[in-house]
Amino acid sequence: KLKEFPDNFLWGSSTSAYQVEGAYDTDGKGLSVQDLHLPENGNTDFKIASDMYHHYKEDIRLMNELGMKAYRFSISWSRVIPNGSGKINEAGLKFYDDLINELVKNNIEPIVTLFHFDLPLALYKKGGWNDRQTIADFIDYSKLLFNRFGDRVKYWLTINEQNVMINHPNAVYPADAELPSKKKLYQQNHNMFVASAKVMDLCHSMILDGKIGPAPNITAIYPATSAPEDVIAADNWESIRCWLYLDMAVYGRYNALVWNYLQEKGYAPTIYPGDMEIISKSKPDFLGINYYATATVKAAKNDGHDCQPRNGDQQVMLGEEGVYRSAQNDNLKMTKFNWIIDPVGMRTTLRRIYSRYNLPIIITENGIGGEDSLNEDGKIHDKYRIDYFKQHFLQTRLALTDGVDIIGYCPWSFEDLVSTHQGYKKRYGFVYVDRSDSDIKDMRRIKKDSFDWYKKIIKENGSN
Ligand code: BGP
Repeated sequence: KLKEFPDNFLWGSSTSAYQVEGAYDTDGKGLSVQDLHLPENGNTDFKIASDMYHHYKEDIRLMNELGMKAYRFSISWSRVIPNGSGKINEAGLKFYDDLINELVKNNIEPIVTLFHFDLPLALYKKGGWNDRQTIADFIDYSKLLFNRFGDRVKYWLTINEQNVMINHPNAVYPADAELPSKKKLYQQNHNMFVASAKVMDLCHSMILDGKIGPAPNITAIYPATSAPEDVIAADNWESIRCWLYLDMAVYGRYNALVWNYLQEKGYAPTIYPGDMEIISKSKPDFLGINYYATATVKAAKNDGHDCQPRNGDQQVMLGEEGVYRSAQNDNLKMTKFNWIIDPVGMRTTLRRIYSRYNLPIIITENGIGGEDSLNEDGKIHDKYRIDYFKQHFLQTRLALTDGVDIIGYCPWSFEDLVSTHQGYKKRYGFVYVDRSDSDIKDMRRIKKDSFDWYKKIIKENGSN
């Protein structure tokens, strides 16, 4: 028998600051690395994005209408501290004060990500996460937020998709930047582990009833066949892509196999005195998990071709020479943007996470991007999105039934926003925003069919 979603389940939705807010230089905001993505492909515009900065009241009215119990969003570091360290921008803090007050007024639980891909440009220029000073700056920034919002914000997320930042660095670097070596990336990774551990401790000491956790992108990795070598390849990639991050957050130690791999490859970071003590003593209260799609791999051949890009599938990260090679999975369909659709993989992923870590889980992202457009009848018929969520909600319920402790689900995204690479061409929202890549139009908000469907699901607490 299927288990019901718990009564206080946090049905929500997600966004991130640079993808929705716009107002990129308004009221004293400093630049972030994402603002430099402006001209990428000539179509991605983070300057105005969905202009939530000026529409937040209207947006929260819609959240209320949707019946949302929680809203997961991020704070723009360079809006509140324009240079990443030093001078504070009161106008930026006030914007988030107003936003949070409006949420609380509407009985919507704020779930706040401290850092979602948008490092202040000034810090990037000083070396970004390769500079140990960035750890201290991140702590000062977090202290400011805990102090100011800790009375109203009880759920915090440390760093969004740290594993994507390391495995797909082009998502977080200015378009024309030279990407760092793997060795440098793994040093950044280590520095972010230290920063996350410190910030979890800080949250616990400053907000007594506060809860904090990481938000990596986690997915089960399938072996392409039952050949034992393929199984090892899948195990390798799952450890490097997923368990490295959660083992650090929960157990406070490097996954032994991954540490061995880092050393073998010459990627192992320098660990500074005291780092591991800090990491081992902090603990998350829950795990935020972003899930989009599974990946499938086969044994590496170490023939110089393990890293070759595969056609189509955008979500499979490239192979790693001598470790694994990405493979096609003919059992699964793909979205129009070539992302694998695998609802059962979500159940598998949730089960694997829970059996390893035994901590409550909030699904902090999951969703489908498509080319939605306004129909002649003035509506947006996104049936494919309803089908997608129907299946993913069911698999989540099956995971609950299996015994996984899931406490919230925040689909990506509340409203259309600027996708990291495809701009406004690829839309994720329950709410349509009337603009295109090149044409700002009037930014009108229009409920999609999926909005009405999700509203009903929330009202009935997940039964469909
Ligand atoms: C996640 C990010 C989000 C969001 C989402 C969809 O990796 O945390 O910021 O963008 O993926 O990805 P995309 O915009 O590339 O389609």
